[in-house]
Amino acid sequence: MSYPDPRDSVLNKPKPVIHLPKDLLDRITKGAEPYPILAERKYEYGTAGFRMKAVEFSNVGLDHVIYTVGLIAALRSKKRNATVGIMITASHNPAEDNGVKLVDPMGDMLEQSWETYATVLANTPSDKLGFEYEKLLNETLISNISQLHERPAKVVFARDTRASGPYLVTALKAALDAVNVEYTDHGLMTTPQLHYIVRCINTMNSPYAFGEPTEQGYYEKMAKAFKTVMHGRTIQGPVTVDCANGVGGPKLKELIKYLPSAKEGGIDIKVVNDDVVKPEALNFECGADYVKTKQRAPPNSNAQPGDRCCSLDGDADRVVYYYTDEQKTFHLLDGDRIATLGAVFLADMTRVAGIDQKLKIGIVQTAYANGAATEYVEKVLKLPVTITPTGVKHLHHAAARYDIGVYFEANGHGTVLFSENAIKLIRESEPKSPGQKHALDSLRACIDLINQAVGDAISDMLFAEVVLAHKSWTLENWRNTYIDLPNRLVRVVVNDRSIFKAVDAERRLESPKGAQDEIDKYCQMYIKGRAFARASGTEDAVRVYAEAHSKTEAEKLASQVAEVVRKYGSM
Ligand code: 16G
Ligand code: MG
Repeated sequence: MSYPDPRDSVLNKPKPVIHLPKDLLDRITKGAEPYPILAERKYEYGTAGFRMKAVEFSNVGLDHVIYTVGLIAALRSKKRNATVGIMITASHNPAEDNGVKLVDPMGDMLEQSWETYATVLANTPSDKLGFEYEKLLNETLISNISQLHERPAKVVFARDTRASGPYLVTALKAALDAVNVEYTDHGLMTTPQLHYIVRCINTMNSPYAFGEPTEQGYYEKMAKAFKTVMHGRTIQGPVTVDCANGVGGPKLKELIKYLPSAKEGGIDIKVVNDDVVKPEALNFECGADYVKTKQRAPPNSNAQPGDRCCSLDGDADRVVYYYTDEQKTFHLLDGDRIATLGAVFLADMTRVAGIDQKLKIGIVQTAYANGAATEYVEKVLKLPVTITPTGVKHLHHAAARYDIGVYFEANGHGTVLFSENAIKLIRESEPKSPGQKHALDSLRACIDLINQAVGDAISDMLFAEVVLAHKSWTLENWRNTYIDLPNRLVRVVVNDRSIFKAVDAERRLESPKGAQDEIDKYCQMYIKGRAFARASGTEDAVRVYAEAHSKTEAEKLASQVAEVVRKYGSM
């Protein structure tokens, strides 16, 4: 046994080197044997964790990657002296893909510096894993070696409905067993449910306790908050929820059991696309990504003109609303709209409650936010806007700098964060009138209704529903708050996307030199012309976004900018 004595780690002594017992190193290596690395592949922990094809399960190396994620989770749990989470999902990707991501103790995304460790371990062959694990342990735990001895690492994990899930769980368990992690397998869950559980576990017995760390606790918390905010309001007609044939279907149906029906002053939810028996149905011609990118309703949703509809993605962390009007024109209400809807409501409520002067409310968007949405927030709502690069973690961090930070990507990922200051003020303010009492009760309930750990399609949907009920708005009223600028998104395949380096929250290209000048020149040719190009973080392509005063102009601008990208990409 060669664990160093924790007392050796005091300052002024040479850095201790931790040597793990040989039997532990052997267990790591042996446990990985059934999950060999594929030499020709390179794996990278990206914005959405690791994600790839998993169709024949073991022959793409995802099992190896998942095994190494189990090891990283053990180190992360030791480092933070807390429970961490692992979610096996590939979100909106096709059914044959799968992936994995880590959840940090507060239910947020893995800290960025650890993405590199995860990438290193994922690319390490099985016979070197013990060695590399020990190296990482030294690198990450060196200043708090005592944590090695304090308590076992603790991990909770879950998966979505993909057919490859159960096999990948065996690889994960093999790693967790090899390094003596205490774990709980939560079976099937939505991504936000797992984030919720992680945060509940780690805040238990604190003033910021998040809730009961169970699936039932999640439903009860949300249903109770929903009933409080709904008090005396009526939701107009049913909402049709397309669950992308993913895990959101069974989970939403479970939640419905806890919610009051429309007759009881609650909500009538029609669940569609909830087939989790046919694996190939997942995300196929349905779900939030389909609706957002194709700008049309799922063909089999049977929605009638005027019906209020929304779509979740495969792991239920994204939602978009839409309806078709009497002329059969499709109208999308995306993440930008949910952000403005939520912000209007929260700003109104804080005003009525008489606490608006003490709270800084703001909205966080990415460059993809429609220019009309940004203008509406700044000029009509008079709220500040922060723009960040694409990817939930960037928006989440920026939103945490406000007292009430509403963040959404246009694609439907998002939530609202309340600062400790805001929570305290909302909880402790004494109402001076029935109106103030109602506003404070509603705000208190919103803190519980909204899943602050991470964007949660089901919670966001309920939040949007109660705000619509409070305002007595139809989707058409909601859409009329401002008119989106016509826009166009183009995907350009280039030889090497890494030469496209964006700055200023991805709104400008710093390299290749000269490309931005050309983009600027084209933008100036159109009324309200705005465009940008950024390298995708998830696939080998550059994405171009353009908007302008008319549809034809937006499309023209998009193709001109795409041409600039092609030109520089082939130089
Ligand atoms: C990932 C991100 C999503 C982002 C998308 C952009 C998370 C959980 N997911 O799916 O927020 O919108 O990547 O993809 O952060 P792109 O870089 O290929 O455009
Ligand atoms: Mg998702």
